[in-house]
Amino acid sequence: MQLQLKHQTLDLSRPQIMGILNVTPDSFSDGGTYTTISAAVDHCARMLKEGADIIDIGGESTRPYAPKVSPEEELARVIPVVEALRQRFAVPLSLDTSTVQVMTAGIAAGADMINDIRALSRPGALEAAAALQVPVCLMHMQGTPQSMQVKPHYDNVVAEVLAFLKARAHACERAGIKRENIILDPGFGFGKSVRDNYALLNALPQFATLPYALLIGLSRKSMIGAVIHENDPKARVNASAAAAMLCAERGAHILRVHDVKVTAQMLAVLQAVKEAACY
Ligand code: PT1
Repeated sequence: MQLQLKHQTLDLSRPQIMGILNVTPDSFSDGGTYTTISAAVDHCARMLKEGADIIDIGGESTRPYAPKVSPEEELARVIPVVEALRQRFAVPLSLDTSTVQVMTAGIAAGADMINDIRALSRPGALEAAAALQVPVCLMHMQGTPQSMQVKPHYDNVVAEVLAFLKARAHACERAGIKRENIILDPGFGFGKSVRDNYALLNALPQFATLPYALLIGLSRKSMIGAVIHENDPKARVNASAAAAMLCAERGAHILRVHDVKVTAQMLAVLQAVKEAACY
């Protein structure tokens, strides 16, 4: 399996590491300043050195209860960073956005793909993504970031998430997005109980057998904190790596992570095991 980016292809025969680059300053006025941009460039350089294959740039915080961001604010945060990274690095850049203006301006500024936690559900997003002809990641969420953790409920979480993602993938194909360029994501932590999240993790092989690439993001999330009794996200690094390893082993193609180095090390172990299976 491989992704067709504008200027390169991304081989998915081994799990790829997507490094997280948040550009979500506390104040709007901080977007596009020298401090924001140089911090983003430094962070990107570090993740590349540690083994990142893709950089995911996000200007909207989507963790539970995060406040909403206006399109203007999101544009001011994201576009200068995309431009600065594109000037300096050849690595594929992903836009973590649901906003049509950010998709269009971000791809024009040199980004390579779209990662939408709202699965291209905003008016015009599906059509815009299809016209841009870039890979898209479609994620499942129940509710909105503001409400999703209030009372998540499913009769059968695995069946419902699978059905949603298949339907969105088919809608994308009908809109003209090539199957090779569709990535699915069960959306760990997005309107799911701890039990729901682990049921999805366990069932990943069912997602991995669909004819689409599979991305997972669970780095430092509450589902990790809940089982190791750790409230500080920064203290969830080791357990996050272990969970990402299980996802890679269950067929995930792209791992979206904060901690690139430990993820690369653990993938090296997985690769050694896979090679041993060929002897
Ligand atoms: C994700 C993801 C994302 N996660 C994709 N994009 C976030 N494709 C942002 C918590 O429970 O999984 N896939 N973009 C971050 N969102 C969250 C959600 C962060 C839940 C934290 C939690 O702690």
